[in-house]
Amino acid sequence: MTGKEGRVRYNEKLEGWLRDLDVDTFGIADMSRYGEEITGIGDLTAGELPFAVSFGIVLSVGVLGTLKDGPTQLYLHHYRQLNYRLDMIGYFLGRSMEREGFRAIPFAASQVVDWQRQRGHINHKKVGVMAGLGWIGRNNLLVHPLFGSQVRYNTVLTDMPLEVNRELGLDCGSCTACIAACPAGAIRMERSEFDHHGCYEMLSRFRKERNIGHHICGVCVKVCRGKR
Ligand code: B12
Repeated sequence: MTGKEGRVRYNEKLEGWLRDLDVDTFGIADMSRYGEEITGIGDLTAGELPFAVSFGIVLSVGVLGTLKDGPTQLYLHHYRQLNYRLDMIGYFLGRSMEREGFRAIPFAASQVVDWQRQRGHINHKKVGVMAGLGWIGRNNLLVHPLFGSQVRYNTVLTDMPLEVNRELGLDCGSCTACIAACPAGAIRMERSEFDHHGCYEMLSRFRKERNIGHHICGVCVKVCRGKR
């Protein structure tokens, strides 16, 4: 199946698979516009694997509700379980594509492969924006119009021909909920002024002092609720 008709048919197949896998949101990005190397495995997006499926599952409102000024053991567990589930969804989606005779690479929800530059294989937030799922907010996270920042994401690259989505072209408007909430005071009105190092220092403290073992916080996620 080639051409637009074929792409639309594969989009329908994809929708069915993702519905069965119970994702909350997904979109398709044209990776010829990604403009970066896929860390650790070179540039496969120039022609070999030109499509990315970005998909997300939402965090539990109940678990987020238990966060006050930083991460808890319950949030840590939830974070790890959702990462595991996103990795499994990526695996099953990739397998469905391979069964149809296509190539697919599922990535990890939260694996750092370049520690110096703090990078994963692929930037899920950037792919999500390109796939029309939301915008990068003042809190430096991908903000979904319905779920805010309360979504975790993963990406599968493929050569299965698909119709791609467009960027939403929205932003946070006048919402500043995350600025007041951030325990590190790292968030500013101007997104470009986000204090990466201030945020990272606070995450490092939480990691040690609260026996969390991971660089997580969750407070700017909790307050960025979208329409939930
Ligand atoms: C490494 C990593 C981190 C690192 C560094 C992130 C970073 N690069 O800034 C640390 C540990 C700080 C981190 C923190 C958090 N993360 Co994180 N993280 C990742 C991971 C695994 C890779 C990110 C990546 O490769 N980025 C690529 C770079 C180039 O993109 P960038 O971040 O836009 O680039 C900027 C930084 O590199 C920055 N920079 C430059 N120098 C330095 C130095 C330091 C020390 C830092 C920190 C940044 C920095 O400058 C670049 C340009 O602005 C992704 C998963 C993935 N594969 O995408 C999750 C991911 C981005 N994280 C996520 C989340 C939720 C968090 C936390 C809220 C933790 C938590 N769960 O409680 C905090 C959020 C802090 C914040 N408000 O930004 C989610 C975001 C979901 C969403 N809705 O947007 C992701 C997508 C995981 C997922 N599967 O959903 N994370």
